[in-house]
Amino acid sequence: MREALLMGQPGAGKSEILRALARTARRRMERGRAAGFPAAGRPPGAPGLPGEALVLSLGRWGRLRVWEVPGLGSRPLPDPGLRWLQSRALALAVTSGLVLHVVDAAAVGARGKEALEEADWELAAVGLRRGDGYLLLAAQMDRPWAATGLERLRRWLEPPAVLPVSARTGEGIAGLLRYLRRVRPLRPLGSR
Ligand SMILES: Nc1nc2c(ncn2[C@@H]2O[C@H](COP(=O)(O)OP(=O)(O)OP(=O)(O)O)[C@@H](O)[C@H]2O)c(=O)[nH]1
Ligand SMILES: [Mg+2]
Repeated sequence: MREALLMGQPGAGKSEILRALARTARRRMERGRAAGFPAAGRPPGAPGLPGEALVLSLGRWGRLRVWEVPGLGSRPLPDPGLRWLQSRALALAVTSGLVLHVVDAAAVGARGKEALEEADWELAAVGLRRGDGYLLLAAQMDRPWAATGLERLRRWLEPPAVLPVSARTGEGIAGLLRYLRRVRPLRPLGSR
C-alpha cells in the first residue's frame, strides 16, 4: 500500500489534521460522490504501538494509508519503539513515501525561526530534492500570526508545494483530500 506520512514537530497539528481528513472523507462517502473510505488502521510495522492511521480508497490509484509519525522535536523520544517508527518514516520520506510536512504557521508567525526545529529544515530539504513527493501543510491558519508564518515558510523553506490548513475551521482540508486523490504513485527516488 502507498504511504503518506504526516510528519512534523510535536504539537504541530498532525492528529487534528488526520481527524479532520477522516471527517471530510466520510462526509464525501456518505454523499456517495467519491471513493474516500476511511478505515481504522495502524502505522505499519508497529504492532501494539500507539498511533493513528487512515486508509483512503483513491479509485484508480488504489489505496493510500495516511499515518501520523510521532512528533520530531528537539529531544529524542524515550520509547525506542516510537524512535523506530520515526526512523522508518524518515527512510520512506527520502525514498518512496508521500511527505505531508506539518508546521504550525501561527508559531512561525509569532516566534520566527525559533519555532522551527532541525527536523523541519531537514524535511524541507527532502522536499526540495524530491519535488513531487512533498507537500508543506501550513497548519493552524485560524490562529493569530498564521498569515505572517505562511509567508515566512514559503520564503525560508522554499517548499515545492504548500497548502494552508486549519483543522479548527476546516480550511484547506477538502483541498488536501483532492490533492491526495490526484497525486500519482511515486517512484523511488533512485529510479528517475
Ligand atoms: N486553533 C487551532 N488549534 C489547533 C489546530 N490544530 C491543532 N490545534 C491544537 O494544537 C494542539 C496540538 O495539536 P495535535 O493535532 O495534537 O498536534 P500533533 O502534531 O498531533 O502533536 P503530537 O502528536 O504530540 O506530535 C492541540 O491543543 C490542538 O487542539 C488548528 O487548526 N487550530
Ligand atoms: Mg498527535
